[in-house]
Amino acid sequence: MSADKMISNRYGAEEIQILEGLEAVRRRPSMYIGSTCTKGLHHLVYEVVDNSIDEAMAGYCDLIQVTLRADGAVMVEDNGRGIPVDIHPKEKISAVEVVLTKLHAGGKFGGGGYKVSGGLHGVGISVVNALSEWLQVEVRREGKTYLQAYKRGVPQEPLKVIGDADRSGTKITFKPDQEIFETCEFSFEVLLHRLRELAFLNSGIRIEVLDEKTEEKKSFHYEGGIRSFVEHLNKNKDTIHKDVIYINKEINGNLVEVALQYNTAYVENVFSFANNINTQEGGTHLSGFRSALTRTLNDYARKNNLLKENESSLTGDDVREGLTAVVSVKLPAPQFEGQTKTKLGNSEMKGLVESAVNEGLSEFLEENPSIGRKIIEKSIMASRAREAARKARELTRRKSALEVSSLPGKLADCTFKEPELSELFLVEGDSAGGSAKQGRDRRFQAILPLRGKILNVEKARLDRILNSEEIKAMITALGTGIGDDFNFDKLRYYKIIIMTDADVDGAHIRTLLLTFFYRYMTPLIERGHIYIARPPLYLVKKGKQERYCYSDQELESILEEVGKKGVTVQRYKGLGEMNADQLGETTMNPETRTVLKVTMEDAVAADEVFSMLMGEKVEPRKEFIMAYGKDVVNLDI
Ligand code: 0RA
Repeated sequence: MSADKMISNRYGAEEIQILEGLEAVRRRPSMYIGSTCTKGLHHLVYEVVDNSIDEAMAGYCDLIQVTLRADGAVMVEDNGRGIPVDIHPKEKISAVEVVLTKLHAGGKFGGGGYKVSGGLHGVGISVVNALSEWLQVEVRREGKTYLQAYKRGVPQEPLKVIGDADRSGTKITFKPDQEIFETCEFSFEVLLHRLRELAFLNSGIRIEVLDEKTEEKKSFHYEGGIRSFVEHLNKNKDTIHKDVIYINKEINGNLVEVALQYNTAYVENVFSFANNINTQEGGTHLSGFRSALTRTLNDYARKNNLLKENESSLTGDDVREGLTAVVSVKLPAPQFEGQTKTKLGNSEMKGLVESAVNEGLSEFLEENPSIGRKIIEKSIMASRAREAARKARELTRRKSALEVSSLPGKLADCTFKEPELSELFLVEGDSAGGSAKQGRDRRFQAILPLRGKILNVEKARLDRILNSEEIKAMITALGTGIGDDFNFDKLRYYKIIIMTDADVDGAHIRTLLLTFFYRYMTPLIERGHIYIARPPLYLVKKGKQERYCYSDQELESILEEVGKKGVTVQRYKGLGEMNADQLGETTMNPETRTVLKVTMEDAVAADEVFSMLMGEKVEPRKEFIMAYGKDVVNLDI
């Protein structure tokens, strides 16, 4: 039956409105799910799972099963109360149908609790329904099993009873619409990551995931909750105390949970969540945590004479060096603000987290003085290193003010001064740097050759990093400063393009550079200014014809196209094997090149990859490199 026919037969004004609502979702899907690329596609699954998580947070559900089916559909089943089935008095259709067809309907029933739906994802399952070629909902409730099917959001018939039920729950199966999504291929890895995170954030629930195509299966269940999350984040690091410090308080219906553990590295890894949403832009809960940590550790250090009267207090940066922490709050009416709506705005949350952490942490330190001493000693070391780095920086600043030009000598700058028009190529090695200088368009392309290995910032403290000539040259060329002093407005090039050889060393240098940007110039990655050049891997020649290939697949298909007779294939191992014109044409000229933009989809995942690739422990790195071979650098870091 067509949608039009259904309207005239069965539907009144209210239902026409519903269909118009879903039509709006289909017309502008990105408004509701952010995008129609793979990110938006995965969003559909999270949206459905979030509803089951809400049911779990309300205390009625402890099992969620997610199945990627071989036919491309996804099934999400939970053992909650089941979506209500009674006929809605005003709408004259079942509550199930209201939830699945009305925008933002979910919250209208039930009420109370800490809902994810209504937060960031919170567009409601109706959006998933509208963007699915078909969707089927099965509800078990009060001894009966109910079923309803939809096509592109349009119900095919009213909800009907199909049998009895000896348990309760909801099962939603849907097939994303190929008319809407650029790709309908789910990534098991990506789903696993978020589903594991949800299992950490909601201790006690079990989330089972199955990929029917590969028969891969995972089950996530953490009685330890965010304590296990912190252990997981620290698993490739050497910790300075064995047990994770854990604080858990409920205040007027707000839940505050904090888990933390220090490691021997120098970076800070603090992740914050509000109602299970990763608040990448932070917010009140994170500020509350930070100020409590600084205050409590300073008080403790003074009281126990670990910090003498004449010594200055520890700063926030000092006490967060080597800290891994998860701050998770759950509140009835979360307010999300900021550019990406991932900043918690509820002002009361700052004080709540602050007092919970002040109290919980000082209690812990009193009871565990040896751990307390270790943490303070580490913070004091951090403070001294920071002071040394500050002095070193001041020296370089004063020196550069005296010089005629403060830009590094190795930089071949471009003529244009407008950052929006300018590009900086970071090139591996002096010889490739030379070719790049000749092959560029000097009006808008600047070249900075980097010699040898870049310092591994994951293993070195700021003062050593600032002593590295390569890093210093790069910081000066970019103009922004680093860390807390980073100033985006001073950025001299809007495109920073990493150009390395297509071999293991090149991949290593690229990872080192990305790690540096991720740790010290995060906004450059967040705002999409870092790119990776794609030099060709092969040159295929046949007679006078020449074709460049940028991947093994491309080589294969080109060889098929031209036939193998009389063909020579040249493999480029390094940038140096191309002359300046070739390099310019294939890799630098915006008209003919391809560059890959580095994005930060998920900071938690990025941290995991970087600390594994670059951190202290060697074993996991070996495993990873063996498992992934030359694809070590995932561009969606
Ligand atoms: C509205 C009200 C109630 C539960 C739900 C919706 C619900 C929705 C979904 C979606 C997936 N799984 C779900 N489980 C429950 C409360 C029902 C009651 O009061 O019994």
